[in-house]
Amino acid sequence: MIAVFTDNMGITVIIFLLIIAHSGAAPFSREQSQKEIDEWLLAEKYLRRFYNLPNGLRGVEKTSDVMRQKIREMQAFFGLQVTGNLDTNTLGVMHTPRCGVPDVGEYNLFPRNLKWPTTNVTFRITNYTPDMEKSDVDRAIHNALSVWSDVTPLKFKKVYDGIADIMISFGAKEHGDFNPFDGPNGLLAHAYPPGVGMGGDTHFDEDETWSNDSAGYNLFLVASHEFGHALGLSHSSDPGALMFPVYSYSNGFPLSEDDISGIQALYGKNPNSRKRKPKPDAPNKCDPELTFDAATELRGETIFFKDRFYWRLHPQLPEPDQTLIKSTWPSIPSRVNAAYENPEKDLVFIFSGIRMWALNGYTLVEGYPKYIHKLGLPKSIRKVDAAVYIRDTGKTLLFTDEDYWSYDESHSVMDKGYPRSIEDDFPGIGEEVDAVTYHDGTLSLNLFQNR
Ligand SMILES: [Ca+2]
Ligand SMILES: [Ca+2]
Ligand SMILES: [Ca+2]
Ligand SMILES: [Zn+2]
Ligand SMILES: [Zn+2]
Repeated sequence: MIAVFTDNMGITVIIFLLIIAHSGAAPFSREQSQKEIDEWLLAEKYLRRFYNLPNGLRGVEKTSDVMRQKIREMQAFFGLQVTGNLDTNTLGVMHTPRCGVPDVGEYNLFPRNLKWPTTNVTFRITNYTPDMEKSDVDRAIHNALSVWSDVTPLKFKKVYDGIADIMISFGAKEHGDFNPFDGPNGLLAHAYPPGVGMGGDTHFDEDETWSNDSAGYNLFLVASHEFGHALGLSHSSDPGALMFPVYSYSNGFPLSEDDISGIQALYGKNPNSRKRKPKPDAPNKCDPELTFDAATELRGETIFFKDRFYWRLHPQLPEPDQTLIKSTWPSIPSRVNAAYENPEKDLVFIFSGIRMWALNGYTLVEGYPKYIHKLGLPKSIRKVDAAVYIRDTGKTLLFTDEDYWSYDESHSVMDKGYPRSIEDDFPGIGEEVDAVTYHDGTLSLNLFQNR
């Protein structure tokens, strides 16, 4: 047992095997235990990087209370079920590409709530990624800074040489700040909070493929997030916030109310009237132009999702009943992309970004959210636009961009031969779909409205 207290990696591995054997895990094969060891090593690295797990844990300590406490902390931050175990959802999050800045504020070497002392902040782009046109990089950076100057009195001035407050650069692996990147995926970028020298500086991992659309990683979105740090914000645990640490592609104005109240707490509001609204106010249900984000049946009622709200339409209710999504399901983001009911299972599935939730009645089912990729969608799909269950066939159709997929509910597999083109199979639609409902053998598709 002396081996427990040695740092020798080979011996540490042996200790892990003993622990797994003693913890009553199912009879293990060599590969399974290697997989578990890899998972714990990944988790240790992740928690050390983002949750201030102390360095130098040795042997048996690695599966100890310290580690489990940090797993719980991380699960709570991401709105996962808090188990202290490395379950599938937890490992899923740990594998998701993200920002390199820690989630635990105290872990910063810098005091919290740092801000720039004036509203005039300079920036300089010191090098360019070969992934994009130079002008597209300039535009992405400019637009990402505008996201924040639109809602604050901040003004950004570009400089072309010398030292700027926010020095912007692309670099791979070790790139000059002893805070190395990690090759493709994983860490995407990081930024330092306001201050002299390195303060405010923003670095992008050149091992990523940067883009101005949904391919690879969208530079505008990642830069917008990083500039939040460069202006003094830390990570938000609100999955709808731009300052949520995990990357997810979206279009439109990226700030949520959480981001706006955070930045305005530091710098105040934009005195000019050109104010951007994060999410519109309660939609006017009489508006003939009104479209929905998602629609589903729920035990005989029809539920429509629009922005931060959902409406219940019940045959017995004269007026649709309007409620904030957050007030019924605090853990579901304020923007639902798709929803469908499987009445045989008495479950409603709700999609937002790359995650999905299950409801039994109005109650969230444990073990969710899950990643939409668990359904068999490729990782390149970042959201489901619409979903509908076809009772006659037992299939769920999932609409993503210009394609749709067929999910076999009874076998829990994606059908072969998909995706198929929406245009081909639903002639006349030809565009992205917003919400789908199914009534008496008729599918009704709403056109996607660009916001
Ligand atoms: Ca600086
Ligand atoms: Ca990376
Ligand atoms: Ca690159
Ligand atoms: Zn971040
Ligand atoms: Zn760096």
